Amino acid sequence: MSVERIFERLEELYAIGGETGANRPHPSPEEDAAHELAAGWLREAGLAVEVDDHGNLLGRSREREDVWVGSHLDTVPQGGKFDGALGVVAAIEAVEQAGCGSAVAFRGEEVGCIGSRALCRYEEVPSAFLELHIEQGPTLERAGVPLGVVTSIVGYVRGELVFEGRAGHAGTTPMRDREDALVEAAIEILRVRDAALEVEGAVATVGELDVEPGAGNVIPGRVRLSVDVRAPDSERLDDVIARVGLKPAHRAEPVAMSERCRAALNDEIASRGLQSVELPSGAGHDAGILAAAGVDAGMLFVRSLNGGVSHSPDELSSREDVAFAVDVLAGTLRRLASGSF
Ligand code: HGY
Ligand code: MN
Ligand code: MN
Repeated sequence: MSVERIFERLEELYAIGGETGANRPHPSPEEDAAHELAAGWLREAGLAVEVDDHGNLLGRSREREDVWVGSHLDTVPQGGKFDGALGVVAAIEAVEQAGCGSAVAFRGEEVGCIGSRALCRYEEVPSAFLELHIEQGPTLERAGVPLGVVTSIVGYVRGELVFEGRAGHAGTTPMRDREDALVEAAIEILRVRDAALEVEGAVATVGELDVEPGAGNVIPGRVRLSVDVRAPDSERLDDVIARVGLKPAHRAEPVAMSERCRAALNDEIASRGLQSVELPSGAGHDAGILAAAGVDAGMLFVRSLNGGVSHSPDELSSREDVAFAVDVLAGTLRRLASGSF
């Protein structure tokens, strides 16, 4: 395993979208270019490369190809260098180092896990799946440990709300006569925040706001806003959605990681004398989709630095922690493939 090669490859992927941060949305030529790059690395590793009907990229070794390791190559706008990309680049190293298994890059994780959902719906799924991912939160940094074994993945709901008002002249329309869609939307945004504050462990975010017609001297006639709600269990998810009045467009239930994968990860970490903690994931991941489809799925987190910031160019993990993580990933892959777990 070469941590230098891993960081060189992360830089190559990061450079694809140009601009600030990582910009490889799904679908886009930038996501395609990342898949092309990764396909070359899979061939270099001597793996049999294939692309399924949904654009997911797979590199199979000759032994226990049914045990998969991987993540995604698409990003949010102005994303970080590690989210998804680290899991794919590390998977290639781990499969090469372990001499078994398959490395996978799923499509469209950031827009609802498009590729892994399609795989589980239409294709032969793997017998087990491991995903290395940057934590995207402060827990490991605060605990002072390099690695985390994920216990469960939070449930989430995404949807949108539309407010219809009446466009009008900003100067001549008396305040009492206005139907200002953006004022109504602003009240709802505070209601979304308050609903999450009132439900223990829940979070909710309005990340997108479209104002029409969108001119400074026109009273907004129509506003569309996105809502992203997460909670540790389905009841609390339902509670926040009811308070907000959201009709879900996407929904993923909270899901547990497999005991088998957790045990294999924890044993591998202990065998190397490394420290780790077990923790839930507040972010959604492809591993959650595979787990929900009945695959033995496990996740290994590597410490996020900079206070755990993610979905930002400031996202960061250290070379030392990444090296630990890739060695643990390869060792756990071997354990699962050998049948000792
Ligand atoms: O939004 C998420 O939880 C993930 O980064 N797609
Ligand atoms: Mn991710
Ligand atoms: Mn992400």
